[in-house]
Amino acid sequence: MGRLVTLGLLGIAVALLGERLLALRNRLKASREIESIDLPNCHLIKGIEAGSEDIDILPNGLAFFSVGLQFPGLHSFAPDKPGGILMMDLNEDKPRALELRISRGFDLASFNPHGISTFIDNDDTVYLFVVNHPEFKNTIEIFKFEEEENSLLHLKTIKHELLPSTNDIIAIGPMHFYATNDHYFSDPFLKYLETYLNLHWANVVYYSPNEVKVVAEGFDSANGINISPDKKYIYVADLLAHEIHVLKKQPDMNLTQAKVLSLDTLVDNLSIEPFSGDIWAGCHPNGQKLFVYDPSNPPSSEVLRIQNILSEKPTVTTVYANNGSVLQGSSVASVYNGKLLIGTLYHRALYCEL
Ligand SMILES: [Ca+2]
Ligand SMILES: [Ca+2]
Repeated sequence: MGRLVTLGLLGIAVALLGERLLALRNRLKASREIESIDLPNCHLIKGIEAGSEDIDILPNGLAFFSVGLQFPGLHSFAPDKPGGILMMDLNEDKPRALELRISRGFDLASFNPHGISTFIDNDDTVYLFVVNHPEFKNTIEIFKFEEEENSLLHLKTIKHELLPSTNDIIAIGPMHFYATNDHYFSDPFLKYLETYLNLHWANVVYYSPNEVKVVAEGFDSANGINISPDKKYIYVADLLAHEIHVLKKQPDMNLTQAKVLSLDTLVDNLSIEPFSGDIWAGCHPNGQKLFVYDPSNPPSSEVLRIQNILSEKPTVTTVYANNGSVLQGSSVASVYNGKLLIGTLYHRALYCEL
């Protein structure tokens, strides 16, 4: 009898694990294949060969690229090279990506930049906020951009227990931001377990020098974050839930759910087109190919444009899609004045004229 119970329990456990595994395959969209949608005027950007996970463009057309992200278990084409920040002036006829110098005293050897965000203060000072993973830990770096010198002056490193697994950031003041945690845990094994068990413990945190707090939670995997042009709404991509959340910013900086848009892809970083407020999303059609890298069957790329997200029926357009023959693992798409930049988790980056 006891043996039967044990066998029964074992059977249930195996069935549950099988169910979780199947659910994970669905969350990864492991069986999705895409048709390529080409754009006519695109070329790969020289000097970006090992990822440009995030891109942020200033209103004057200067684009920042965070390059060279590394993570345990994540493929890298340049495993021994530290990351960096590149800049491109989109007003030029043939813009090139140049690496920005970083002020002395900042540890360049362990620089491992992930999500980025720019902020322009009332006195026109430009700040660059960077999610950093030195030695796979989690910090936020705040830099001042010095345009004449093509350099970044490091101002501050922020570490906080509420920032255990940061992915992306949106700056809303010179020392104020919202950041996503793609996991609740920072330990790699617990992270894996958290994802596997589908706990939905990922969150969004508000940080200011006076107050740090969780302002939205319950995400499967909170990833890209950005703000509407009128500063009233925060958009959060939930990668493994295939969703974009629209959250209303409250006077106390808390966020309340306004709506959720479901999509058929793993949504990574979100960029906002100035004036129109359209959301441009860098997406992974198939997460399995992204996380288990096979050069003969590489991850694909997909760029979505979402118009009128607050309306009853937002328009979702696939602007670009590629099976990995040109661009693998698109994580961000940013536009400025008819130009589109597409970055990837660990592959190259594309410059397009729309
Ligand atoms: Ca960002
Ligand atoms: Ca991201």
